[in-house]
Amino acid sequence: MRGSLLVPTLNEAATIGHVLREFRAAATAANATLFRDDPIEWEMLVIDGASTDGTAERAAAEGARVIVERRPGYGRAYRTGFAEATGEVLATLDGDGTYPAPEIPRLVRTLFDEHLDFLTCNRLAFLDRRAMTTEHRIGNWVLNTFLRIAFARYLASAGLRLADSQSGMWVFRRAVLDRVTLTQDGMPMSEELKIEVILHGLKAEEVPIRYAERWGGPPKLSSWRDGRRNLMFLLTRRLELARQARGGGGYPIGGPQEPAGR
Ligand SMILES: Nc1nc2c(ncn2[C@@H]2O[C@H](COP(=O)(O)OP(=O)(O)OP(=O)(O)O)[C@@H](O)[C@H]2O)c(=O)[nH]1
Ligand SMILES: [Mg+2]
Repeated sequence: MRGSLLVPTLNEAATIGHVLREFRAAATAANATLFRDDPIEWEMLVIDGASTDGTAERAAAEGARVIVERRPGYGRAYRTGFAEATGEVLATLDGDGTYPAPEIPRLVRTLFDEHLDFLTCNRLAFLDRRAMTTEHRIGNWVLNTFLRIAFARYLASAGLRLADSQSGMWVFRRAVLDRVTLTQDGMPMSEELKIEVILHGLKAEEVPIRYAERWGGPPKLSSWRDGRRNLMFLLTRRLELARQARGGGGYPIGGPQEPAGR
């Protein structure tokens, strides 16, 4: 089986090597244990926004394939990366060392064993206060609360609580990408993907992870600017669904469908 690790980067030279090494070591170890019967051949894709600090060179030196995506945005980087990924199973995380890369093989095992389509990680489960600024925490709370209320009926039919709508660590089957429509170039792509998974009736779960303090390059996220954009996206998407329910336009969504490639 083939797997693709995708990491978007913008000036993460201080941490990208560590992230890729940790992932590779865990993936190699898991191929001798968790995946002994069907080892996963991983490719590592780093989608770099033309960093100026040597991120691309460091990633390439660790064996990653670097895709340069000059168009700005976290969502843009992922959408470009998804089109290039060749794995049947995909895993994502930031290049800043905040997410636990060594957990990925275990999460892939869970995805397969529980016959899931999509797995998203909850950073808030055992959050170390140093890992998120107060502004980030408030922003997350507002977005999570809004999403839980506005999308309550869709979450209920998916049987998902979704405590952390903004998490950037996901493990999922490639077939998910054939079902969902991603339109966002910025940070809202993270919540858009989860909402699309829910709206399309795909089988999803959220699992707790440990999330660490950013210890490398500068943050790219602005709590207020990105928070506002994320909230606007949720509101717009929800109004679109309401309009569709009344028989109006909006971009298409599927109802509950067959599982994605299980
Ligand atoms: N290619 C590309 N990558 C980006 C862009 N913006 C952010 N990234 C990367 O996407 C990942 C997520 O961005 P972060 O700045 O870590 O966002 P965050 O995790 O919400 O915020 P922090 O808590 O500050 O880490 C990181 O690996 C960034 O380097 C972009 O415009 N292009
Ligand atoms: Mg980050």
